[in-house]
Order: sequence, then C-alpha cells, then structure tokens
Amino acid sequence: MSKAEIPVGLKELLQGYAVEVLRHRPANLAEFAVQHFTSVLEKQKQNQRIKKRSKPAKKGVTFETNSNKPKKDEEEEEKEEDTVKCTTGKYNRRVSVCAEAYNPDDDEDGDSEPRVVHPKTDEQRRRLQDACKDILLFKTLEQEQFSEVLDGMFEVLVKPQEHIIDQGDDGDNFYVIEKGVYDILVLKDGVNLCVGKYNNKGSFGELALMYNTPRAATIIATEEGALWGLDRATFHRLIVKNNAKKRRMYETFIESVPLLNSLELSERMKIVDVLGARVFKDGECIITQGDKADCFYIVESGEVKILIKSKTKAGQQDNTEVEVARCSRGQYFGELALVTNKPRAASVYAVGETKCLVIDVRAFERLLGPCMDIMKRNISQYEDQLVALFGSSVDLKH
Ligand code: 1OR
Ligand code: 1OR
Repeated sequence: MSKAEIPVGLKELLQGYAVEVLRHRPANLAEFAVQHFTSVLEKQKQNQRIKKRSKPAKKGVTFETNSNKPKKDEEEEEKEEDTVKCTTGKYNRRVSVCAEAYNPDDDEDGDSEPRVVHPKTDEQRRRLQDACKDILLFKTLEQEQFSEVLDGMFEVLVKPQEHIIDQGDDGDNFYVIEKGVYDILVLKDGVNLCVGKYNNKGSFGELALMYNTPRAATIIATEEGALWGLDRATFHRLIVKNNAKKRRMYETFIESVPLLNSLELSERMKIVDVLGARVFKDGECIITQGDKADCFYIVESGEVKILIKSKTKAGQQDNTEVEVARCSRGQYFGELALVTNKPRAASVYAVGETKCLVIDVRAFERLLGPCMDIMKRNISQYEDQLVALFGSSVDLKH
C-alpha cells in the first residue's frame, strides 16, 4: 500500500484555523470552524473573480495622474502622492474606479491602494455630509477614514424608473441616498415583489460588496433623485477593513446579548458588520414617542429610561411623561415600532453618558427574524403593564 500523501495546502489551512481559534477563543469550535472555512472559501472565490475581472478602467472616469497635471508646490505634491483624482463625477455604474477587491488580511495598513478623490464644490460637500450624517456603516469609522470615504464618493443623478441595482448582478458601488424614493424588489418564485422602500434617506448596496455575493435585491428609482456612490475598491479598503476591526471589538459583547442567543455565530457577525455605534449625553433624547421608526438599539454601556405620555380619564394624551422601564448593558429597545409598523410607543432618554449599538430597520428585518418570537413575547408583557398602569386594554402589536 502506498504511503498516504498529505494534500498540498492542508497544513496551512489547519494552521490558519488554529491561529484564528487562538486569536478569538470561540466558545463553539465546530461553529467557528464552519464560519472560518466559509470565509476562506469566499476569499478563494473572490480572488478567482478578481483575476477574471482585472481589466483597465473603462470610459466614464478619467484620472488626473502626476504626469499630466499642472505642477504644484512640493508639499502639495507630497500629500497627493497616493491620491488618484477623478476629474469627472459622471455616472457610469458599470465602471468602478479601482476594480480590485480589497482583502483586509492582505494589507494590514491599507496604504498600498491609491486614494480615490472625486473633487467637489463646497455646496456638493455640504449636501454629501448631510446625506451621510446618519449612515450607520460610517458611524464606527475614525474621522480620517470618514473623510476618505467622503472624498471617494461621487454624485449620481437618477431618473424615474432607473434601475440602480439589479438583483443577481456583481456589486460595483455602494450608495447613500441624498434624495428620492427607491423601491426594493426581491425575486420570489419568479415574481419581483416590492418588499420595501427607501424614502429620501438611508443607503443600499453594501451586501454584495461586503460578502462578494450577487446583488440580493433590485433597487429602482420611482422619481428623480440624487445618490452618492462609493466604488467597490474604496468601500473594501475603508468599510470592509473597519468591519474586521468591528468584529474583534464587538464579538464578545454581542455574544452576551440574551436576545441574540438563538443566532448562529455567523449571523451575529453579520449584525456586527452593519451596526453603528452612537454615544448619547446624559438626558439626551434617543427616541421620541410618536416619531416614525427607522432603527433598533442595544445598550452597550450606561442606561436608558423609557417614558410614556400618560392619558387623561377621557383617554386623551396629556404631556406628562411617566417612566415605565429602564434598559442597561445588553438590553434592547426600539423594536416595538419596527415589529408593529407603528409610530414609536414611548420616548427614550440616556441616563448618564450612554453608548448604544444601532441597527437600521432593513438590517433588523433581514437579520433579526429568528429573534422575532422572543421580541413578540416581551411585547405582550408591555401590553400587560400598560393595562396595569392605565387600566385600558390595548394591543401594541396591531
Ligand atoms: P446588495 O449589494 O445585495 C441590493 O444590493 C441591496 O438592497 C442590498 O445590498 C441591500 O443594501 C438592499 N434583502 C437584501 N437586500 C436588501 C433588502 C433585503 N432590503 C434592502 N436591501 N430584504 C428586505 C428587508 C426589508 C429582505 C428581503 C427578503
Ligand atoms: P418603540 O419602537 O415603540 C420606544 O420605541 C421603545 O420603548 C419601544 O419600542 C420599546 O422597545 C420600549 N411600552 C412601550 N414601549 C416600551 C415599554 C412599554 N417598555 C419599553 N419600551 N411598557 C413598559 C413595560 C415594562 C408598557 C408601558 C406601560
């Protein structure tokens, strides 16, 4: 019998797994192995795709390189050494400025990729900053990375019925909405179903870029609108790299959140990828009763108090607020309006400086489905409390 041969690459593969186990010390080795090897496989596929895809930049974007731009003073020249300036903001969605996908493990400090800068007028920059101020994916970036993101964004004007993204395509850009209404369509049993809308705010197109998967939905403008695009390579270099850091930062905390216990490790990590972090000052209002809801919160540190406006005997609301509950580390709030599709049922205020992890409504619907039963059970308890407090029978779920 011939001696058993060790397949090429086996040693490295197992060593890689062992190193990650030592770095992350996961509670469940088998679950962690599934996640680790899935990510190795995705990277292999990604590298194959890059090899196939690497073509020179096409029309629609021109570069101003050091050789063809007018001479500047030395200091300025030095600052721009690693910068590629794109002199047109013209929208061409099939062209990514730097088509290479970014793998954070290949490039620890990310300095080898040239910076993409789309010059903007002051007025454009102001509009861009305004559109980006509540984008959760940007909320855990350092100031420096955030300004690189802003530099790399380019304006995209869209017409009614324009398809910004088609389900099944490869991902090219990530988009932040400045204005306009956009339908989200998902193919189900051969039929395109409208599963939601973006209404003048938010962002989309992150999934295909983060996980190297085909576009998961079709996005169509229903009216004239304006978007800010960020090309795939810059998204990888700044956002995906930051996600690796976020996973390390939040892994332990997220594992300790009781609500998320029933999720697989990979599902919990997908939550970490899209969450933002916000710090609130003592007394600051986080949620206002009656407002439209667009996100969900988990307390990371500090405490929040939940107040509802009391009702008069005639059942009308007066303006006195009554404290009904508090949430501290690991507890969540702001799910009720998302589950019921109703306005916020209570106001929430920070008690002392409080840090919350924030998940937007779309990610909530996509990723927290498995936790829905627990949330609904807890909502039934709110109803009992409401009856006890105000003596009326209410159904918060409908
Ligand atoms: P993408 O790069 O896959 C389409 O391109 C984008 O649509 C996607 O990133 C998200 O940013 C956005 N499921 C998947 N993608 C969604 C969804 C969604 N909603 C918005 N996008 N669902 C709807 C959740 C309300 C789940 C449908 C079953
Ligand atoms: P939301 O999206 O409606 C306010 O925004 C949040 O406060 C709400 O989701 C819940 O997460 C949270 N009644 C209503 N909302 C409550 C309650 C509550 N407690 C926490 N929230 N009651 C207190 C039950 C202990 C019943 C009130 C009498």
